[in-house]
Amino acid sequence: MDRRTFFSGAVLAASVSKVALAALPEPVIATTPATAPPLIPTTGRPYNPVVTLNGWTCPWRMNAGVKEFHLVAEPVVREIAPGMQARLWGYNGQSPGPTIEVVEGDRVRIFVTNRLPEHTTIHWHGQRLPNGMDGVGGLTQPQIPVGKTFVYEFVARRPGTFMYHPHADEMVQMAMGMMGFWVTHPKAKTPLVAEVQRDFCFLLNSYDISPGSTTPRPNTMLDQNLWTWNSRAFPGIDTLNVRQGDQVRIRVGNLTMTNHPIHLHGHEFVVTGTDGGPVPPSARWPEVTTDIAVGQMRQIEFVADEPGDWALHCHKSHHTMNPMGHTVPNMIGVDHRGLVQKIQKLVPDYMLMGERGMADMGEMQMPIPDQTLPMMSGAGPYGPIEMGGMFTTLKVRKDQKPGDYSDPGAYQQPPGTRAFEWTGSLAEPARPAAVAPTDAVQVHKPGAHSGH
Ligand SMILES: [Cu+2]
Repeated sequence: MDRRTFFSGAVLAASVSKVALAALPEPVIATTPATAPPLIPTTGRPYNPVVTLNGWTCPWRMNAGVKEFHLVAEPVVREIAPGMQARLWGYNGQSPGPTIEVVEGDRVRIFVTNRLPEHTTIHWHGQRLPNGMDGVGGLTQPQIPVGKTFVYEFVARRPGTFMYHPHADEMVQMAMGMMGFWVTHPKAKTPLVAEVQRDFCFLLNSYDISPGSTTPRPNTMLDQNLWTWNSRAFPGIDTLNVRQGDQVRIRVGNLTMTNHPIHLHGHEFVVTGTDGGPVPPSARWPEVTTDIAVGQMRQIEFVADEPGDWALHCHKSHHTMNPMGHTVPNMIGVDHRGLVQKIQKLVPDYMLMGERGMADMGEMQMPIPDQTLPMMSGAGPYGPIEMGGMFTTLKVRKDQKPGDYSDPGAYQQPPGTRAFEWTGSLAEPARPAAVAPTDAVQVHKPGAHSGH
């Protein structure tokens, strides 16, 4: 976290108390996509705050023992990654909206103002609450009309990892980015909830935004072209920076329309909680990939004891890509020799790609239209990272200071610990002559007789 970001966090915290006597707390707006430092509670019961990846925690005010928040549903502009701004809908200037952090047993009052062009509601996913506070438009309450403010009030009855989102014109409003994280911290020490040094959270979301445009298409069901964490795509997702030996918790919720197997390199973790609450210790098992289904939340924990830069990503390889055409013909293994010169007579800029795979795309940085992202991107100390979408890095460092979330830069690997090129002689395997690979690429035309 640089100083500027830190101070913007401090300003956020201060701007609520200023209007403490108003009937309704002034909404706090944030527009930077940077990860805000943890919001240390200065009122209410103490707790160890979370860090929202490329996001922030909503400041509150205490009013006669009640924790009051003000969410404003409104159109926002969100930078998906440098070079691409999207016109989304969200809360308080951002998509996702700010994280709400409370303590088990807190009475919470949330003012929700609707500045969207259509009605909305908020559903508090996973909470125990009175039926009339559940936020299902038409079923448990009338929708919040445009321009109106509704009040939700309930006690945060159990600790855990939750989220919020509209239950009104859901398909459109979630496809447009309306969602936020909710964390209820335990009120006392409990064996069900470990004390950790780093506690991160983010939501899985996805968008279909045609290259050159800015507004998501809500009618796309599965073929979204932007797979994002907190409405950010690699290389726009911040790294998770921790100190070696830290107990780390990562909380993830899925509001896309498909599952995401989230995979961590270099460490095993255990799933310590779901949106149903903490998992009893006897029911936890080690994993390195946990599948998060649609509408689910997972809370994973591990000791970050291996120094390095460790990939953290969705294991669906199409979800670690930025916009790509799914209808382009497959060129792998197709022999283009002689064809390129002929095509270049007609199309001088024609480039041959894809014949040997697509790794060239990571290096080449072809010109792309404004308002989209390269399919694979990111520069590492050893070359192009060739990723996009749901990908970032867990950075474990011996000298990362407690409470310091700043990016320590690339990991310096100790000499002699990196994969290296073998320069000695190669032992050739004995292969049957009939299946020996040939250098020439064979083109088989449909319907043509191969002749053997
Ligand atoms: Cu995925």
